[in-house]
Amino acid sequence: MTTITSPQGLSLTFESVQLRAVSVPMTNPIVSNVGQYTHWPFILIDVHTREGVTGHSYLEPYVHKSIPAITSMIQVLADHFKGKPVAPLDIYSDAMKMFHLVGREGISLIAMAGLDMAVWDALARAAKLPLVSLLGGQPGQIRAYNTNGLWLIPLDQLAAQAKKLVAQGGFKAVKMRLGRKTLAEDVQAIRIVREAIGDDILLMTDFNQGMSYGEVLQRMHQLDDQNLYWFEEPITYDNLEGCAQIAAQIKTPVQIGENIYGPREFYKAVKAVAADLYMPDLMRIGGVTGWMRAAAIAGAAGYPLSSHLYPLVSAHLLRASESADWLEWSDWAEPILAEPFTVHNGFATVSEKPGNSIEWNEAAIKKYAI
Ligand code: SMN
Ligand code: MG
Repeated sequence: MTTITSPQGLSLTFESVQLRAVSVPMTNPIVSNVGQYTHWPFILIDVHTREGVTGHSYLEPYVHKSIPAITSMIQVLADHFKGKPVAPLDIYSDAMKMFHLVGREGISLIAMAGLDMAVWDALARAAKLPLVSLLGGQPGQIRAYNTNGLWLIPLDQLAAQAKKLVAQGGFKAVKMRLGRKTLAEDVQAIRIVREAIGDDILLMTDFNQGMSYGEVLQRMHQLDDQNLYWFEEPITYDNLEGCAQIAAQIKTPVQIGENIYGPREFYKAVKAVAADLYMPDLMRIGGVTGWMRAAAIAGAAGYPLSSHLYPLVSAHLLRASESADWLEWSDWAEPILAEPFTVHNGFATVSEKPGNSIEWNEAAIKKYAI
């Protein structure tokens, strides 16, 4: 009789979490309808296991003042899981049960997502596999667009910035923000960017929920023939019916997803036919576990799936998603990472190294600590 032994080190026990926060200056400060930022906050998460394997992840919590609330929720979860097996699917279900009464969305799911990503990283490192391989896919390329700029900045700065964004990685696609005060300003902004990048580069656009339903619907009708690749978040993220009505009327594809909390809300959006394209954000969709569940829904329903922020980990997940579309690439975390995650000829490459590709630059973390 053959005895089957389990692979060495795959069985891990949750021990503790280490939480740090940094605030990193941005090359192109964010000027948007959801806020202005000169510095970008990160919560850095290290999950320690009893077996000595450590998993890394980070969250981008937008609002510096939300950091204590999120970290204390992560600590609550970490205390609960101390001594329990590192089994992300069970951790997810258990955490969701814990949150039934306090509420599953918002800070609960954000905290859960941060822990989930670190836990999956620990498992991948223990298995000596890149995360994408642990999920059943393979390392390799994923097409990326540059999101690093083109905020609602003065019109005379757009052309130079657009050219820089394309050159940053031979990008074939970039994203600009819309929703300026007047239609004329949006039209001018699009014309300036288009002239700077030429006709062969795809141009994604993002309204960042900044206008009222009536205003944005009119604006989108007026911009519908501008050869834009998608209109992102035209209205408040949870107005699914409104979004569905817009998507039905407007020819340019409507893209939503960065504010959708967890696979259940994702399912509701798909069921409501709220958009043509989806782009979950790892922090809100519920980490790797939440992503894979949402990706199954998008794949089954036939919707292209792009990512929002978290380029390193999202690249692993897109390579494991049936309907993978575009990686949203930003370099905002680059200063605190050991190696830059670069793009060449418009493609990012998922590394073959074990884990989710996050390695810290400890000196930089000290420098930017808050
Ligand atoms: C965005 C990202 C980060 C901060 C503000 C807005 C944007 C995007 O919605 O999709 O990149
Ligand atoms: Mg967006």
